[in-house]
Formats: sequence, structure tokens, C-alpha cells
Amino acid sequence: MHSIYKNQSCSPLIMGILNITPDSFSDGNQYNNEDQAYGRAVEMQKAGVDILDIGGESTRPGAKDVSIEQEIERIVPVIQRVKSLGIPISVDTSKSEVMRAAVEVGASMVNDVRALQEKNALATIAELQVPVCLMHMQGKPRSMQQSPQYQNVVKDVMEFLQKRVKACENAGINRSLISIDPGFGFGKTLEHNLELLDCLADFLELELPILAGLSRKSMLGQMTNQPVERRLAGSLAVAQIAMEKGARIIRVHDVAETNDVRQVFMAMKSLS
Ligand code: 9MG
Repeated sequence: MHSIYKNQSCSPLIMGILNITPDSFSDGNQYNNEDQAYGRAVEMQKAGVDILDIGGESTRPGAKDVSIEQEIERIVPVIQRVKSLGIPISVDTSKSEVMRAAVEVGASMVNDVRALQEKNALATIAELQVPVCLMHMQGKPRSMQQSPQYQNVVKDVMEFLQKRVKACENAGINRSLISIDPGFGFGKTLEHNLELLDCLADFLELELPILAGLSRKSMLGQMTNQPVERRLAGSLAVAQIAMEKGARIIRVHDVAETNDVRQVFMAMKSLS
């Protein structure tokens, strides 16, 4: 297992979301410049973040496409500025050119919601030899929530991830660099998401770190009837469940509060 996935106490890692997109679903326009992004990174560091996930493309349903140049322009200056904090940086992208540009200036991990299926992505990670998260998505962000369908959501997602892990290995990416993610909210109904969360521990069978991203997602709005800015309690509830089910990395907006959940989780774990 790569060192980015490890820490001494074996507590789950908190990945803090730093979206540098004008249309980001919960940050809005707030952090779309370097100073604000840096300020937010400092706040997350104080709150106990382990990895910063920096992205310049919104993947929420209906989001517009972003060019390679635009994505690089958004994230590279932020990575250059934030890397002085010494927090491991993950780049949230599917484009091989963006992966390369981000790693060149200091990112040490790639988070790909398209599981390295885009042009040259597999070869780029094989060359860069950096940790990578492979996420499952059915369809494309623009239309993925229109009519998601599965024979058996857990089995289908598991098979997809197994195939992508195999593709990585065949391309020369060592297993120790890979983490997997069922992709909550990416081409899934509420029922699909709940079933995946309930069965998250089944994914431990792949013997790879599991990343869970549930923070402020619409599945929480569907259950609680709360708008995105009032989904903290729901986000913490699902973060706790994901930790219990064995998730190694929890991707969140609210780092300080999730860190409290982690402390409680670890205190309880120390009893057993
Ligand atoms: C970028 N992004 C948005 N949601 C995500 C999730 O659930 N997992 C991962 N790995 N990335 C995500």
C-alpha cells in the first residue's frame, strides 16, 4: 500500500474538497481564485485534513465541459500556492494533460471519476507512477441521473472496478498505487446509493483502499429534504457509516466536523 493511503493509527483519512470551478455545486463562486483557495486550504489543514483534492472540472449532473487549457489554468496556480503547506495534494481530473501538469507542479495523487478510461490516462499514470483513485460512474455527468439502471448495483459496480484495476495492472500500474470508489451519486438512484453504502464492506474483498464521497450529495437532500447548505448532519451520518464499513478515505467539504466524527469512531474502535 502506498504511503499516501497509510497513517500510523490506521484511522480513516480525510480528503478535503477544494473545487476551483465557478459552478461548483456547493462552493459556488466562493473559492474560485488563488487567495481564497489558499485560505480554505489553510483552514482545512487546521481542521485536520490529510489530503486536499483540487479540481477544476465540475462533475455535478448537467455541468458544462471544460477545456484542457481552462482546467490547467484553474488548478495549476492553486497547487503551486497550496503545496507550501505540505499537505498531500490529489488532483481531481480525467484528462491526461491535466494529470501531468498537476503532478509536475506538486500533486501526488490523481482522483479520476472516469477511472482512467479517457484517452492516454492509463499510460500517463503508468508513466507518472502516482497513486490513483478509480471511481465508478454510469453514463456521463451531463445525463447520468436520467435513468440509472443495474442488474445488481453492488455486483455491477464491483465488476467494473475489478476490470479497471486489471486494466491498470496490465498497463504497468502497481496495485499498491490504486484505491477504489463506488461513486455515490454518479448514475445512481437513492436506492442504488443506499445499497452501495450498506454493502460498502463487500468492496474490501478487492483488498484495496476504499474512498467514499458522500458529502452534501443530493442523496442526502432526498432523504432529509434539506438544501445543499443544510446537509452537514446528513453528511456526518454517512461519513460515520462509511468509516464503520471500512472506508479508508472520506472525501468531504466539512473537514473539522468530519474530524470529530473520526475521533469518536477511533475512540470506539480502541475498545475492541
Ligand atoms: C470529484 N468527485 C465528486 N464526487 C466524488 C466521489 O464521490 N468520489 C470521488 N473519488 N471523486 C468525486
